[in-house]
Parts: sequence; C-alpha cells; structure tokens
Amino acid sequence: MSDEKQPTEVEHIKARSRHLRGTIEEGLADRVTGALPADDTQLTKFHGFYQQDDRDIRDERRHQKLEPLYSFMLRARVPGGVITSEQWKAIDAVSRELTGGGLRLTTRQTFQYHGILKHNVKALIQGINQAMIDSIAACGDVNRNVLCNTNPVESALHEQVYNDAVAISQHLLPSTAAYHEIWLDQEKIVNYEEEKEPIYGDTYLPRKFKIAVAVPPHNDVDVNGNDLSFVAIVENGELSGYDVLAGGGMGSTHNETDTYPQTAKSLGFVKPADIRAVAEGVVTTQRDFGDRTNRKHARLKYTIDDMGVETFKKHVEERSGVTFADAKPYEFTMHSDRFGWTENADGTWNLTLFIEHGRITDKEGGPQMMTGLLKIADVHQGDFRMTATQNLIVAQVAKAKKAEVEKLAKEYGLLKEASVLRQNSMACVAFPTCTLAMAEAERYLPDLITKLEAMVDQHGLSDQPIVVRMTGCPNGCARPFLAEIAFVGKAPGKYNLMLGGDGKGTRLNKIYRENIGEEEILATLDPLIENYAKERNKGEGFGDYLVRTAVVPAIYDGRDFHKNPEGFLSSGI
Ligand code: SRM
Ligand code: SF4
Repeated sequence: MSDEKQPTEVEHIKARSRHLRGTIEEGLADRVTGALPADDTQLTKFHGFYQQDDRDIRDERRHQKLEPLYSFMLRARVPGGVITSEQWKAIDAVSRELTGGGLRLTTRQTFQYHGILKHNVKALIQGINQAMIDSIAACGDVNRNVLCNTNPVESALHEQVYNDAVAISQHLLPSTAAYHEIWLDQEKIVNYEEEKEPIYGDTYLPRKFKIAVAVPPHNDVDVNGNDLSFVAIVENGELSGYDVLAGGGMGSTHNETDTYPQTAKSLGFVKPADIRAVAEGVVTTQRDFGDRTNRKHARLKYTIDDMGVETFKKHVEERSGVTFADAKPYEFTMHSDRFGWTENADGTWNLTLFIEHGRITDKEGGPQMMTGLLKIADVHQGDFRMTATQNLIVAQVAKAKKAEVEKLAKEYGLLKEASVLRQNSMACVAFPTCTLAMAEAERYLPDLITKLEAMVDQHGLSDQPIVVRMTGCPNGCARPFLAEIAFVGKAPGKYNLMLGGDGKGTRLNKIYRENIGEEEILATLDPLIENYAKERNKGEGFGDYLVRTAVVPAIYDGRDFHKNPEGFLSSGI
C-alpha cells in the first residue's frame, strides 16, 4: 500500500454525490426510520441541515430498544443578518407549525430551528423559501453565512458595506440546482454531468469556509475568527476599500497540539470593486491547496500556516488579478453589541435586545419572547438584524413608533435588566442537540454568570465589561478563544479555563486551568478578579491586566497556543 495520504471518506461522498444530490430524496421518503442514510447526512449540511438526536434521552431510548429520537436542525442563510418584519412573521409561523419550538439566533447572524422531524423538513424549507429566505450553503464545505457589522454608527456607509457582504455571499454560492430540485420541486436536470461548479469544482472545499465584513471600531463579527475578513477602511468619510485578513479559525481538539485556534493574517488593502475577485481567489486557493486527507488539518488556517502568508498571497493575486496594496491602519475598540436605543443618521432608531444565548421561546410560566417579537413585527416597519453575538436589533424604528415598540419589548420580557457581564457573555448550543458536546454551555452559563456577577460585585467591578464565553467542546462555536475568560467543555461539569483575550477579539487566550468544575472555577477566578480590581491601570481590561501581570502570555499566533513559556502562572499546562 502506498504511503501517500488518501482523501477522507467525506471527499468520496462529495465526489459521488452528483453535486450534492446523493440519495437525499429516497432517504426522506423512507418512513421506517427517523434518520437519513449516513452518507446523505454529510450532504444535507450543504442544504442547511444536520441530523441530530435528543441526547437527554439517548440512554433511555437505548434501554427501551428504540432508535435515538432523531430530528433535524436547520440553519438559514441570512447574509449580514438582516430580515424584514414580514420575513420575521413567516419564520415564526414556520417554527410554530413544523419544529420542536422557538428560534435560536446563532453566533453567525442567522437563526436555527431545532427538533424538525424528517417528514417536516421539506415543508419547512419551502416555508422559509416562500419568505425569500433559503438555507443553501448555510453549512457544509462551502462558504457559509457572510457576517457583516450590524450596529451602524454611520448608516450610509454601513449600507454600502452590507451590500458588499451580500454580493460576496451571492458570488460564492454553489451553482448546483440540487437544492431547488429536492426542496422546491424544480424540474430535474437530466444530464447533471454537464452541470458546472465553476468556483468549487465537484468536491467543493476541503472544509467549511467563513467570511466576515467589519466596520471599525466595532469588531462584533470577530474578524480574527474567520477564514477571510474584509475590514472597511474609511477615509474622508468615504469607504476607500478593505484590509483583507485570512486564515482565522477557532476549532481545535483537546490534547492534539497540531490543532489550534488561529487569528487571521493580513494580506493587504484592496478597493471595494475587487472584493469579489479576491474572495474567489482565496476560496479557489484553499480549494486547490487545502488538506483533503485530514479534516482536522483542512481549514484555511493550516493551509496558510503550512505554505506561508507570502506564498498564499501570491496565489490569490495570480487568481484574482488583484495586487494587494499595503494594509491601512484601523483600530477596534468594541467587541460586543450596543444595547438599548441608538439613533441612526437618518433619524430612525435601533433597539438592541439582549437575547441570552440567542434562544427565543415562549417559556411556560416565563417570558413570551417569541410572541413579543411577533407582536413587534406586526407594528414595525423597519427590519430586524441578528448580531454575531446572538442578539437582535429591532432596526430603523420610526421615532413615532419608538414608544410602542419599547412597550411591547418590556411587556414580553425582551428588555429585562442584565449586568454588563451577562450582556458580554456568549454560549454555544451544546446539549441536548449538539452531537459533539462534551459539557453543557447554553443551559449552564446563565447560572455560572449569576455566581460571577456576585464575585465582580463584591470586588466593585459590576460596571466592568468582561467578555466571557463558554462552549461545550473545543470546536469553538461561541468563539471562546478570543474571549477574556472562556470555559471550554471537557467532560460533563468540567471545563478548561482560558484567560487573556483582549476584549476586542484580536488576541487569543491561553489555557490556565484544565478540566475543572464550578467550585474550582470560582476559587481560581476570585483572587484574579480581586487583584485586577486593586491593581488595574485606568481603562485596562481584565485580559490585558492578566497579560501585563504575567498570569498568561500574550498570544497573537495560534502556533504559540500550546507553548508554555517560562515565567507565567499558566506555564506547564
Ligand atoms: Fe459550530 C459544528 C453550532 C458557529 C466551529 N456547530 C457545529 C455543530 C453543527 C455540531 C455538528 O457538527 O454536529 C453544532 C450544532 C449545534 C446545534 O445543536 O445547533 C454547531 N456553530 C454552532 C452555532 C449554532 C453555535 C451557536 O451557539 O450559535 C453557530 C452557528 C453559526 C452559523 O449560523 O453558521 C456555530 N461553529 C461556529 C463558530 C463561530 C463562527 O463561525 O464565527 C465556530 C468557530 C469558528 C471556526 O469555524 O473556526 C464553529 N462548529 C465549529 C466546528 C469546528 C470547526 C473546525 O475548524 O474544527 C464544528 C465541528 C466540525 O466542523 O467538525 C462545528
Ligand atoms: Fe457543539 Fe462544540 Fe459547537 Fe458547542 S462548540 S455547539 S458543543 S460543536
């Protein structure tokens, strides 16, 4: 047998899928099982949905000799997270009729439905498409939902940047008609061999691919956690172009040091007219050079780290026909959303609602958030904007409508008081739906935050924003490795405690304690918080303080993530 590394099984599945068709239709028609054939569960991701099962009752079902309670999670594609009131009403109706209930705003400015039974998937996809929302390429080895800054300070500029984000998303969509054939009953292509995928080719990308567009000083989209980012450069009040960053990503595997989170590297500056060509150049370089033999080494960050930024940049320049100019300076000062009312340049208003971990439901005996948002959609003529930190902006509210929107938001528990610590927290879905979760996240972080609130209060820091994130595993879905404090799940009730992000999303944190439970988390953080309260410099954030006082090293390159330089309290882990 040859020593040459072989493509992974997923590569074979893509290659024989006839451009993502596989046997999805046959699998849907099979009513004997609630599941789809294993190969097709890889392909459905490209159509926006994942097969899952309720992990809370997995053992119970096994004992009863029943198959797991399979259901599906569907993620929509909403570039920049903008959705009209009419669309909001439609997605609400679809949720009530065809899902396990509620909506889940994600860390990439879109929404997910959970608990969809197999026989409802098609009706659901048709339902959202009737509202002009689709789920094409929301998941899978392609470019996914394109992020764009949502908190416009200068509205006209934001509009322009948003249009660029939509254009990139559109440009990088797969060409296959599979989605329209399977879900929207479009006539089938007879000779699919003639169907072309000009950008992706027949096996698509080696791995998922993510793009963000940011407007400094806000880094709400976490440019460093994306494969490709465009940072708007504003000169004399006009958009002069974008600084391009490539090779960011969060995913890693516990105890495998050749996997790591990475911050994106600068490629240089380009004009607005060039961004589509550059995006395509980056994508096709990754298509051709990304590692198809090991999915843990297949993201763009490894391609770039392996070939070097300069070589990568040359490939992109050759393919795009665009020469990068020197990067221009910009500064990020904010990582989170601006809650409450803010005024737009055109005199309309935005109301940013804090939606804890993006979960929107009508809770039995609790807030009826879902209904509240529906009522707001009934009276609101502007749009809704989902943020990259799982929150929701009721955007462009006419001055005359402000009082009515606010009254509804209060009445339905959408404007509840939350500490700055809570507002700056983010957790991934994890249990019970995520198949990869090792520990709780969304269901546990709210309680832990309550305990941390007491701690920061005690040390007089209740007004200090500290970015806290939790994930149920090291895949990094809430971008934990860019937080000032992060908890990364290792086992039920156990987390790696990560410290040292800079509160702006430009520096990675570092593991400080491994595999610890709540008691030890609180006991470890308390003296650090106490010292911070006493010793911090004016305006110094918690993460910056920890780096200055050598609790953790400053990590700007993921290749240093597992190193343990001498002299830090975190050393030796
Ligand atoms: Fe994620 C896989 C949820 C953003 C890195 N992610 C998953 C799956 C689909 C689990 C699976 O493969 O079976 C999770 C479904 C849970 C569920 O029940 O809903 C899941 N990811 C999410 C969401 C919903 C988390 C949230 O709480 O909002 C986010 C949906 C974003 C979206 O709308 O597209 C989500 N995932 C992210 C991010 C953050 C981002 O993109 O800004 C990351 C880190 C950035 C990155 O990609 O490097 C992320 N998710 C992963 C990975 C690790 C990828 C890697 O490079 O190793 C996986 C696992 C995988 O791909 O093998 C994963
Ligand atoms: Fe699941 Fe892990 Fe992503 Fe959390 S970080 S949603 S546990 S894959």
